[in-house]
Amino acid sequence: MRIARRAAPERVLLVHPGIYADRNPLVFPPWGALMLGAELLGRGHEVEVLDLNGQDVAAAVPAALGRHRPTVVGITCKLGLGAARFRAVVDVVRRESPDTTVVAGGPLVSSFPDPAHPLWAGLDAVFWGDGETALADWLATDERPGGVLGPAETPDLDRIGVPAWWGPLRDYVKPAELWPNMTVDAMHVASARGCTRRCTFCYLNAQYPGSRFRYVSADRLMADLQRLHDTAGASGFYFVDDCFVDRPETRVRRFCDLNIAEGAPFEYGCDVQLTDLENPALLRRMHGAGFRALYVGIETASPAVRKSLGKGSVRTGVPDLVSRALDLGLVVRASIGIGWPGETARDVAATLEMIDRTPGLVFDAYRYLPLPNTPLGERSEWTERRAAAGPGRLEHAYEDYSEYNTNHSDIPAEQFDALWQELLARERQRLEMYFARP
Ligand code: B12
Ligand code: SF4
Repeated sequence: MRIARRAAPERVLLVHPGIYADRNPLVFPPWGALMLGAELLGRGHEVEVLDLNGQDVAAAVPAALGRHRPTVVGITCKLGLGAARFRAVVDVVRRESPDTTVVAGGPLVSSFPDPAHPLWAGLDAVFWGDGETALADWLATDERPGGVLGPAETPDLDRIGVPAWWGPLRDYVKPAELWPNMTVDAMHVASARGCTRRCTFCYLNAQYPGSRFRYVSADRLMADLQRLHDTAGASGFYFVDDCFVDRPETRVRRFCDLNIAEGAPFEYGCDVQLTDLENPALLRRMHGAGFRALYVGIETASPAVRKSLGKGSVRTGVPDLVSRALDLGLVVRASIGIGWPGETARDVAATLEMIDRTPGLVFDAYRYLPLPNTPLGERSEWTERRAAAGPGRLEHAYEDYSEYNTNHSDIPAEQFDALWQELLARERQRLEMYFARP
């Protein structure tokens, strides 16, 4: 008979390095760390979570090491300033506590999965994909392999749901006036992984190469949100999930029905796709269930560019789709970008014109950001850049990523800059509208 080894419990410190050095930290709970924490607690380990957004890493990490004396430190990593702060955390832990096991995971791993990349220096293992069962299983093995492990997927998201175990969660609940079109205190929550689509520029191509949309079931989600309401005091929930509406609409309909049956106790915001706005019956049901704010990836008005991005096509024009949603009592905010490979000045003009014809549309403007290991990112930037830098290595990975949000179109620089300014001016004016109260 094979007897499973029961590993000694570890004292695990999960660190979210944060993406801001000096700004309001408590806007997005560190859900990745909280999900891992729920699984580890369930397996008998002690767990502490440290969210360093807005804090000085050099001071906060030694203090936390002194307080918790962890045997394992697990660090979340993602692009941008977050990558530099991640490296700073690794270096401080290694210096202050050289015998501690140090591991990392998060979306940055899928962007730079080469184990020899300097980003991973000093780590005992690096986890690609979902971390819950991957880390807990790794801690339970006698020989813990090093390098980059995965990509992994947590088989059943209902196992953890949306956990409420972390006391400081109540600090992430923000007053109603900070939320679009909501009348209650609310917080950001995470309830799914992946997406029903695979746009060519999207990080999901690398983060979850094998899978599509997975989610916490409607019944479990409803119960967990009720628990978050009871423990943290939130009556509104804005989902940070990349996708909320499943293709067969099984979960979204059940979730709406559960809310409607309970008298719509909460208010919600979530991401949807432009194609979802073509479904007024669904939008009506979502509004009845408490949905108030939708976020849509429009990206561009040009059908040719949309096609190259894999965004799918819509039969109804954006102005009609948006005004229909507004008429139903929903607000719509979108992401709109320029600088796409192959984009022409005429394409950008079409995007600006679409914005002008959609006065109710609020949007975030950005310039295309080519992500490593995505089909479009590789084609437009990284295959060449990696070849120049050596296998799998990208020398600028630690830096603020904003310098890569730039012009990858064929539009000459001066003309592009002028178009970018036009887009920014419209963005400013619309965002003011979004948070204005009636
Ligand atoms: C909320 C959010 C933000 C918030 C900030 C959140 C915060 N407090 O840091 C805001 C809106 C401010 C933001 C900003 C940016 N973001 Co952001 N953001 C997200 C979002 C939507 C949700 C994060 C989340 O909570 N996920 C839910 C949890 C459960 O998933 P998770 O964190 O990935 O954790 C799982 C695994 O990754 C892993 N894991 C995580 N940590 C660890 C640790 C260990 C030890 C282990 C083993 C495993 C592990 O296990 C977890 C559970 O399975 C994600 C997209 C997404 N859906 O994840 C993008 C995302 C993380 N952001 C991203 C980016 C690029 C940015 C920006 C750089 C954008 C930009 N160009 O400016 C900026 C950062 C600027 C900066 N200064 O650094 C990318 C990262 C891509 C990458 N390859 O690293 C993502 C994936 C989205 C995308 N479009 O590509 N972001
Ligand atoms: S719809 Fe959004 S989250 Fe889904 S694949 Fe496209 S860009 Fe990514």
